Amino acid sequence: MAVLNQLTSQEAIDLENKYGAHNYHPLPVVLSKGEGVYVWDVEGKKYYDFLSAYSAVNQGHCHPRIVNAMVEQAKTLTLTSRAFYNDMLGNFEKFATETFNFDKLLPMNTGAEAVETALKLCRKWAYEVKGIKENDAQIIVCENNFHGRTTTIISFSNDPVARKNFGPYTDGFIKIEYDNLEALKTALESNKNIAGFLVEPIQGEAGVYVPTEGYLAKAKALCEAHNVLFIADEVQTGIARTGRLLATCGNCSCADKNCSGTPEVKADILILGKAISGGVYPVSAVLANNNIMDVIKPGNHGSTFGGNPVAAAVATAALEVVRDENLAQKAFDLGELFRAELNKYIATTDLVELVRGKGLLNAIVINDHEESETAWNICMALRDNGLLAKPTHGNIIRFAPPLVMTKEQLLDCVAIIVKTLKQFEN
Ligand code: IF1
Repeated sequence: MAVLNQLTSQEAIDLENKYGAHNYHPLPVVLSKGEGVYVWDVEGKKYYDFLSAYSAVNQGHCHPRIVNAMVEQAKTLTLTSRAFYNDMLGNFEKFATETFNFDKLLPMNTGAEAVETALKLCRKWAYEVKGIKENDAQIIVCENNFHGRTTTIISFSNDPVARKNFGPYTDGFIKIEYDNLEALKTALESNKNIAGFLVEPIQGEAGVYVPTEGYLAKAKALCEAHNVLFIADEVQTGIARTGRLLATCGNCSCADKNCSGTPEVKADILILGKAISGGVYPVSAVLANNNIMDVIKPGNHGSTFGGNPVAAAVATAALEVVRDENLAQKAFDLGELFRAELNKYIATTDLVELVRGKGLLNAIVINDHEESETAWNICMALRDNGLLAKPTHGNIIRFAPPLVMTKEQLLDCVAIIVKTLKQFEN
């Protein structure tokens, strides 16, 4: 019988094609090892990872502290379900709520589950605290959102690929333009049944779309004025990715090791996933204060794996790494450097329109029509040159390396990116 790790790349791809559902169109590279900012393919070629599993691996691949926490806990106790207490969850909840400055945390596993949890929590609050008539609650969402792939979440997506032929859809969502305060104001004023406003601080899938400075704070103020919950989906932007502990954190420099981030916007409900485990294990969480979280009673919500001891151990270690290695500050500094260096190149070419982003969540926009293959072809050439990135929405390439990069490594990556882009100049 063939030993799995002796497969060639082509064999691994063929197996997935034959036996796996075709729900992805991956870049043709087959990875078998990761360490820090690097991944290796099965032939042993080394790459810089500029996707970080969509910002889950902020702490770098196979961070020893996080992996050790997982291994040690896995040897001791893995799963009890929530029918019984375990001795790890409470400590994690205490640490995470102190880190993000909320009263309580509800643990789940995936980002989509955490979004679902936040929506349920928001609706229940609306009926039991705000006093909206049962089944009338509406939640405002933004155009071009990405919050996951459950039937309810895709109900308010406007991406036909994610949505079409998965109906009937869940009611109770009102869609407005992102980064448009007037639209939010109108929606809030024209409907008495608004329970919440669900928003990504930076729209990732839409192409790393950074809203106008002050948008989030003003949106939050509008929500407050209408007694509407501000729900921040920081699944992708959270945990130091954008140069702050959260993208909703304000302009603290985060140089202080113990800084939990000055809130520019303090969300009423905060949704975290991905990097809360450093990409080591599926962990997600919803955080809120008691006046909201206390509407959830035994039996209302849960999950077999949510809050299991391994998840608690892993997430605790992952958050400790973010704090102890100053990853928010690193992402902030490296992000400034990355955009400055790319802008030097962009000034010399018509190929790239612009670079945008915050911290180490960035994207370049290729100067071509949306359906062009250029961004894909650039990613293929980047792969050949030792750097892995993926196009999002046609002509946009997202750059999101692990945050544990050194300055030298980042400059090396900029050199690879510029060299590759130059291959595409005419
Ligand atoms: C895929 C995008 C990124 C998210 C936000 C919730 C979730 C996500 C803001 C759900 C997940 C992922 C999932 C991944 C692709 C990816 C993605 F390109 F689609 F938009 F990161 F940029 N909220 N984002 O970004 O979390 O249930 O997946 O744990 O393959 O679908 P999940």
